[in-house]
Amino acid sequence: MRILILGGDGYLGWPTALRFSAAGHEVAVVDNFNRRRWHSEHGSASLTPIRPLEERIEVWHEVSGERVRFYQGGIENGDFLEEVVAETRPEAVVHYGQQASAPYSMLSRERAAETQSANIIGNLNLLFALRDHVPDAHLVKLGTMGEYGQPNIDIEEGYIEIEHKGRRDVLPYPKLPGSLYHCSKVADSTNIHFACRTWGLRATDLNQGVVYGIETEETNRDERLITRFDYDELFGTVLNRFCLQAVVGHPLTVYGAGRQTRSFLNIRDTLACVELAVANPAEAGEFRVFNQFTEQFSVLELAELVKAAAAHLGYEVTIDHVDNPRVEKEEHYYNAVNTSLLDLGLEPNYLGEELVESLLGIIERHKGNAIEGSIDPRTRWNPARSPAAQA
Ligand code: USQ
Repeated sequence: MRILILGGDGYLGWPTALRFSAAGHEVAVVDNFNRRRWHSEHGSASLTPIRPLEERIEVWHEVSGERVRFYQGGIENGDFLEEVVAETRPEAVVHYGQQASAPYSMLSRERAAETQSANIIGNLNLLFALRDHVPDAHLVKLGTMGEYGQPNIDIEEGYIEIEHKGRRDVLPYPKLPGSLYHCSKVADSTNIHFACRTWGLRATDLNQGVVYGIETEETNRDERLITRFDYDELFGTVLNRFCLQAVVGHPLTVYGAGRQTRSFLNIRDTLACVELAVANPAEAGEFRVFNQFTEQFSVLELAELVKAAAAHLGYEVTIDHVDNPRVEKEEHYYNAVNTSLLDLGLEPNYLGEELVESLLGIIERHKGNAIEGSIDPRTRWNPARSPAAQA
């Protein structure tokens, strides 16, 4: 298939490109290197020494004999994206090309506006490019479990049957996004759903949980193919952060009581899920939603798991309950459905001490690159509220 990957220089976009290329698909990637730029603006960087994209593409060619095409540009530029889509005529588009950090979106008015315009306008440009050039292409959009928030009822996959005053309907599941980044994803879902109903596009929204891990089958083929690994307060996700903290001797930064529960998955399972979605496209006019995660954990459970795994490797780890910089529920019901991808054949890589130990081992090799000053949380969801009042 001809597959276009937006955000092909990213943590997930790069390994995804290699996975499809290794499977013999014709892969093109788009990126504007914003993630690299945001890091240099904030004095942080990937722990793993990622090579420039052009170099990684050359290495991949050396290793596999396959060619990945690269288009440099931002998808907020509708003319640029339209040209890329018209030229590549993708049968599937995997869309990771967004500002994906919740804390970054809460830094300031400017960063919130940047997040929402990059994400919402970029996605809108994509919908028009698909409508006008490849209306039969399958859009696989990386959404987020964070669109749903933490409601006091079970979370369904995208839709819920509601009975109201004696009438019934199946409607989009209610949304309670937890940051202005998550709000942008809700807007994207609404726009994609509209485009499917109105223009007959076909789309799958992969509402993904929090991803952890570094290695994938393809990036392991040469050390120069390694993907980025973020651990800083803005771009690092919680389990990756805890693992890095354990290795560099920083207390694990559990926000608040740590009983907030989220859904999680291994980076290898992200690739498997995207592959499954591409191989089993949505129908024309269908806006399909899959919840993409394999397990649920509270933040404190993760900290305890990392502490135990690290102890086997000789690290002494302490767990800190820092004032929660976010406005979020720390005690709540959480039960989300995730059967669609399992039904399509997903075989999860479950989290356990062994897996954490192997992650700690990879981090150990690169720990000399860690920038300790970028670890502690500084971005508050509501600067006007004192930490005590927030709790
Ligand atoms: N947390 C800590 N300590 C830390 C970092 C985070 O306790 O040092 C807590 C947070 O308060 C939160 C939870 O861990 O309750 C998850 O935080 P996170 O930073 O790992 O993940 P989040 O901000 O939710 O965003 C990440 C990705 C985003 C994706 C989302 C999936 O950055 O792109 O959409 O995970 S989900 O969480 O399901 O919305």
